[in-house]
Amino acid sequence: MNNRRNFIRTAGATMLGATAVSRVGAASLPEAVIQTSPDMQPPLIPTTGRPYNPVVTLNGWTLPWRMKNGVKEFHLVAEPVVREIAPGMKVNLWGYNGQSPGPTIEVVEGDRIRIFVTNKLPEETTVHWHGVLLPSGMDGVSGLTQPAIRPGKTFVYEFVLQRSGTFMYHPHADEMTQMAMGMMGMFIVHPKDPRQMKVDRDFVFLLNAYDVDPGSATPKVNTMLDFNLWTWNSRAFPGIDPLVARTGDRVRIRMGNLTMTSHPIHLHGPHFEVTGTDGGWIPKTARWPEVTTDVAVGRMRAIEFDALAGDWAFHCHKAHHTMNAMGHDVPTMIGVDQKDVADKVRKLIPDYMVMGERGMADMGEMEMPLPDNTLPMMTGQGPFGAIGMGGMFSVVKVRDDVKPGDYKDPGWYKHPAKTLAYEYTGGLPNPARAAGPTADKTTLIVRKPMGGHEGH
Ligand SMILES: [Cu+2]
Repeated sequence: MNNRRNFIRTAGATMLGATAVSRVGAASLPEAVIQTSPDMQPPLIPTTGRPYNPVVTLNGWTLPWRMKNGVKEFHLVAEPVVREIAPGMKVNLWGYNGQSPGPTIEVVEGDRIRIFVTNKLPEETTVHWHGVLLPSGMDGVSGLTQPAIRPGKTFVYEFVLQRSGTFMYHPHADEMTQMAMGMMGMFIVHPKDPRQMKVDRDFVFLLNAYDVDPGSATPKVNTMLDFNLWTWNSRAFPGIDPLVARTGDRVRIRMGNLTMTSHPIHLHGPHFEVTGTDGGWIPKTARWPEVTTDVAVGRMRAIEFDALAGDWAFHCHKAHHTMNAMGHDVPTMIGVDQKDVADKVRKLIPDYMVMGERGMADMGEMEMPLPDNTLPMMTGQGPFGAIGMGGMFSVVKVRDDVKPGDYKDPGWYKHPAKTLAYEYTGGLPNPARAAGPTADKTTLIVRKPMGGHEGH
């Protein structure tokens, strides 16, 4: 993760593009800060406006603002971007201010904000402030509450934040295309009193998904469910930052789901509570402990837990969502002896290799040549070998010696003596098994229809 100085340098280096936008728009437009690094940027500590405890965006950043006569002004630029999904794969997306997802917008309950939205896309767009209480005419639904923002035009949204919580922003104009292309961002409204809901670390990210054919670079926007890249903030593991904390820290993770399916998000190790939903915070007396929370479509969830030392897997529990670019039309070959057929195929295709005979775990470390610009199905090395997950997966890394405000990867956990699973090296006597049926050549491996299914 970059330090703050790097962050400012990055922002400065790209100011040329921002200046060009200001000239096209009006002289009064606030600067449109651009960020192109996929690394997590440090929390943006507010130097103007009301104080708050900032969030950190997984593989992302927070949009700076300027104060003008007591109004907090932001400038979003909707534009085509290139996002590195993980090392080895770059995808053409649409986003805001250099990235997809766009920058996190952080504001405070009671703030009056003015957001300038400049459209540099080839088609019209709008911005809908998902979950935010505001006047109907600021809600950003093209045709219903406003005319669409045509290419080259800038619109202004202005409203007062009435309730704190975790929200999102995304277009409501040709939204099927624009969300499939990555147009989205998080919108965090902090409580007016910074002591309310205070935590030591506050992470945010969006659940999103793309369908990019291996070897190509632009998502298929008509895909409804069969995506092949399941991502957090348009990044797939091992391209996703770890969530670093110090032992005992109170940690919050806020998630928003803008995919077309739900994601049961599961944390190993510490139990958590859901403390925030779409409409704001849950009172203490109404919370219950969980290890998995289902984040349904269009929803936001905030979870909180007390950090325990270790490397804790954190992932979507839909198994396909912890895989990277790969078709799903692969037959299950577990237990099928492919040797004969492999020998025959190799006469025609010398490099042919059998797949999946012992499960798919071999795919994690295989070195089969991949098409250009795609990711292995599972990838990433841990301290004990290949990690059998990709996609919507990261690691919550908790250490005793992490300093406040330090988010850099501490490396792998060193397990204290006698706390690591180990190999049993004693004898393995054959277990006594009860007699049971065994399959032979005449065994039918199908269940016969038994009737009684009328009316299904
Ligand atoms: Cu999922």
